[in-house]
Amino acid sequence: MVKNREVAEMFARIADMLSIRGDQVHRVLAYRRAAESIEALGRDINQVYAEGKLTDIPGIGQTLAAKIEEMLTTGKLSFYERLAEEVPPSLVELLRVEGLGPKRVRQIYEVLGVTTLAELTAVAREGKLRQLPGMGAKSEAKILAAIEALARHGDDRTPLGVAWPIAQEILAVLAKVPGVTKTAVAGSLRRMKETIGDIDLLVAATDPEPVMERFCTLDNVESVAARGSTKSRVILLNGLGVDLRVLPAARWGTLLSYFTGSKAHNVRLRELALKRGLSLNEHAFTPVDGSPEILCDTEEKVYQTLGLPYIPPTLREDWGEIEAAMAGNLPQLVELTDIVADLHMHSTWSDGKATILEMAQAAKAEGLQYIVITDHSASLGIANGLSVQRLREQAAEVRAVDEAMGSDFRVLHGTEMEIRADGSLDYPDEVLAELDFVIASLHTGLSQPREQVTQRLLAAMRNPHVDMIAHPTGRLLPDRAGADLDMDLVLETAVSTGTILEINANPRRLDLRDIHVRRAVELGIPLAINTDAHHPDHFGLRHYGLATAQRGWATAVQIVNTWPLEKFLAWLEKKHVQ
Ligand code: DGT
Ligand code: CA
Ligand code: CA
Ligand code: ZN
Repeated sequence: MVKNREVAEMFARIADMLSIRGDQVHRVLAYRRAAESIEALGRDINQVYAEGKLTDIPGIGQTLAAKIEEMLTTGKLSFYERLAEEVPPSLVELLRVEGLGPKRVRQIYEVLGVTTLAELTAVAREGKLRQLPGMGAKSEAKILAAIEALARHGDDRTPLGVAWPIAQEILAVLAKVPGVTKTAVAGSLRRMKETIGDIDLLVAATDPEPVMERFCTLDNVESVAARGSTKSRVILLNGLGVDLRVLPAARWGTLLSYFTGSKAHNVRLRELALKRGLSLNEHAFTPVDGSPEILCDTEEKVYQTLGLPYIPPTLREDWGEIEAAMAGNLPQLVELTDIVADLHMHSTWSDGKATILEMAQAAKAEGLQYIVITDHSASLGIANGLSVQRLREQAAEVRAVDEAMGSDFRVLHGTEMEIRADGSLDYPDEVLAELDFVIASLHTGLSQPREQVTQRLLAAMRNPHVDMIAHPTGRLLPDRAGADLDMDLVLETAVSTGTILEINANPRRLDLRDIHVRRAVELGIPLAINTDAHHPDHFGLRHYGLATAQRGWATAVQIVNTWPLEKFLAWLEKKHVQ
């Protein structure tokens, strides 16, 4: 049976091979987008095929559907085999070398006959690379260094939560350089993708030179991959690449928009511009009739020039946002200020680092109005899970803290209860009935077969005492994949049981992930953005969960922890009597 991942990898490889062959960017992007959407697909592609619904997958039209069909039914793809005769598939690995683009890879192949990374290393060491047109001893040395860096760091994408603070620190340093008027994060980091390939930064300054100098000499820079007057790229000690562009403030809007991407979104913007007789690039709009260029100092102006309302960065993936903007249907995205509660956190009663009182005070200081204390249950021994007796003792402390916090803040008592590996729950129903709020979670047995692990989760959702499922898949970014859940069934069951699904804001989790949030939003499933805080500092992670919610087009009405306490309690009461 051909798996989703294999189909996705095939399309991603074809995209790279087409780019090396020099095909149109549109064609390359179509394959790349298809690969992404199949990777994000929450169900078995064989099943989607069996239902005749391949073309319902975003980015899959008739042509790609036919190719998927061929792969699923024959295990092969003749298009790929023909392409492989022209472009050796092993060339794709050369694209992972920093500084090697598709054109250069093609040249290296055509002129030197190199098809693998090992051969590339050999020709570079022999000094043959420098003889190619446009190359020299310096660029040859850089490529050798990049191959070594690749061997050291791999090409793994970096989790959002790792890259974000680094980017903020760099921007804080650059903001202090004289003449700097604006700084911004761009690229996938501004779109808040769950993992990022490299950091993109933008600075507006009257004089770019001192900014570049400061950037290239930052303490955490390992090497300078490229240095120019307006663009530079450095590699940090942790292997992460950082691109910086410096520009005059008058052109800020077009460059920020270009550099934020995604590529697919940019391509759509350029098409819209052309329809209006304008050519759009990173510097400006240029009327094709030869009239003077139109500068945009803000992104709002870029969208306005295209006849569109402003599209927030978290939506810019060409996942339908252009169409929605044209139709005036962009979602009113949930904002940080909408969040008034956190329904999932731990205290020293289990594996948290602060007392219930300290957590409550920190939450209040963050501007929240109510919280639920949800320590682990008995069977999660490593996290010092609570026995029924300790849970009941804890109830008294929660009530006392609630009293102490005054009338404008509420502390509720809940649990993060284990769904055991055999599918049973850690506490009996009569104990659950005593709690204000019940979370059920999978922490163990995540590698069970799809059917089994899915059924465990569904059984928990069907228990009327269970109000929310925390971090549904249990994945940990970047490399622990989490349970192989049948997401269709999980979402369907959330609809029928009214169970809240969590968007866990911890950047190692971001679970539900964006694509599944999007489907949950379409199905009207109640959602919550929680930090799962184990320390008062963790309340500061809410913005990652918020961004994931936004990437799934979530509005505040559907996020239960934007509701005032009375509405939330009334909703819970109604759920419990059903
Ligand atoms: P990443 O770094 O892989 O997580 O993804 P991005 O989106 O940050 O991509 P990156 O760093 O290669 O480029 C930053 C932005 O610059 C990207 O989102 C859109 C724009 N850009 C880069 N290359 C191209 C291109 O060839 N065509 C277009 N239209 N835009 C591009
Ligand atoms: Ca990037
Ligand atoms: Ca970049
Ligand atoms: Zn937790």
